[in-house]
Amino acid sequence: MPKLTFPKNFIWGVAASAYQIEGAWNEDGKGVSIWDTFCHTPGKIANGETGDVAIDHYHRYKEDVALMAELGIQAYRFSVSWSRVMPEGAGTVNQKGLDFYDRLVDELLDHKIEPFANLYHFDLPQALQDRGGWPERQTAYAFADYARVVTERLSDRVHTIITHNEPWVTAAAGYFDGSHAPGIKDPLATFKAMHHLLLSHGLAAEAIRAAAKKTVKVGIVLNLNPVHPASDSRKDREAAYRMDTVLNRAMLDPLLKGTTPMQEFAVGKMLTASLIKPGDLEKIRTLDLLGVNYYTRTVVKNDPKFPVVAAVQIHPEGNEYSGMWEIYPEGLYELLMRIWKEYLTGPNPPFPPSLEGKGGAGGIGPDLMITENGVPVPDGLDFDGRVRDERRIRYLKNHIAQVQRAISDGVPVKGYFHWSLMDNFEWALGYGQRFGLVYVDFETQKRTIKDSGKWFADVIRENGFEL
Ligand code: IFM
Repeated sequence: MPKLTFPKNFIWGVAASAYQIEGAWNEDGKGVSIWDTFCHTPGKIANGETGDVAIDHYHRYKEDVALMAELGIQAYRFSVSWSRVMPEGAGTVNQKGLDFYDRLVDELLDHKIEPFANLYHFDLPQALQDRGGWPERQTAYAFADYARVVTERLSDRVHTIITHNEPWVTAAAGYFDGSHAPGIKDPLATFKAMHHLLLSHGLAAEAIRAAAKKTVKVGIVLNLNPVHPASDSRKDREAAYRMDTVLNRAMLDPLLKGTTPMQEFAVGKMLTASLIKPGDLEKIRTLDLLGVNYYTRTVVKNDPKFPVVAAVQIHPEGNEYSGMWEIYPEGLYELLMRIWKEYLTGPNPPFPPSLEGKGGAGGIGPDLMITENGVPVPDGLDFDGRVRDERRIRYLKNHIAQVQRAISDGVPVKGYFHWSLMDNFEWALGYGQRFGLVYVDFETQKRTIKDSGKWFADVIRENGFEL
């Protein structure tokens, strides 16, 4: 059997986010976030579930770090809850909230696990939403101040700070289709939120670099999907172009090219003049690490009745699906090749060096990593207490093989983070979708390493696997 191996310093990690695992929603001075409010609103979440307790990571973080160590995990991307650190989003700092992340970082380092701190993963302090949330420019400045506070406390030990996880989802699910907190459905607000999220990345990057005690890499994590037309017709190909512009280029172009494709849409054109202030795009284009979250591709056909993109997603028959998406491993290779060729090399203006004159990948641009990849599987404990999640193992083999293929073809991917370490709260879907390498009994909070966890541990030990 062919063995796939990875470069010597390749990083194998896992990822998680505050609201999905921590619980302790109102402990030790934490303020209310938009997800607390959303989950406490009847009808928003499957089965009325909430992250109030989640998987109680706030109290069990030592056990969870020990599990990571048992698997040989080398890096952990966690998110900081803004409302735990600044209960009102601005102004007063809650030292007890910061103390939690302090303890977590120390515990990780004691187990030789590199902490990657992510500042924002969907959970805006409610007080800031009450003042308009991400559609308001002021929220970007509040975020930069929060970034400063966290950096001052953690940057003596944390060397990578990620500003946002999936800002596209924050804007689209939060303000366009309303499936995420704060549950707003307003295309204008969505465009505004997208720009202010990106601006907040640039402002926070400045604040982080100014406050950092040691050199810190500043990153952002994007959800990206290759977009394919449902047919070869010109209309479907144009629909795919529009969808790709909204899904992928809306984030990639400003961050990596310093341009915006927003004018290609009537609503974006209308807004751009007042929304994007002189200097904004220059501020946004600053990055030491680009994280790619990959789960699926998007197949679309032309359909004028859909707002903004005039395209609708279809689910091709005969392909493999999980409980949430089509399973399409080749899309990961396609995406990595595209990012490398179209954004990180080629005719773009040189990336502004930010790490004391050194860019990331080969001095060309930011480091590139897979910061999330995984699959929901309806796992359960077998009679002998084992979780035989063969499907996840197959999914991981097929996807990690595509990362290796991209590396072999010259894309310097520096790491792979599995989503997620443990089963957890899957937003509007509640606890119904299990993504973990570790099974969690949500009643007793008992953790059990799944077969996929053992398989992943072998991959890390061998720095590769047999296909
Ligand atoms: O659970 C989410 C995570 O919060 C962001 N990326 C996708 C995951 C699976 O849906």
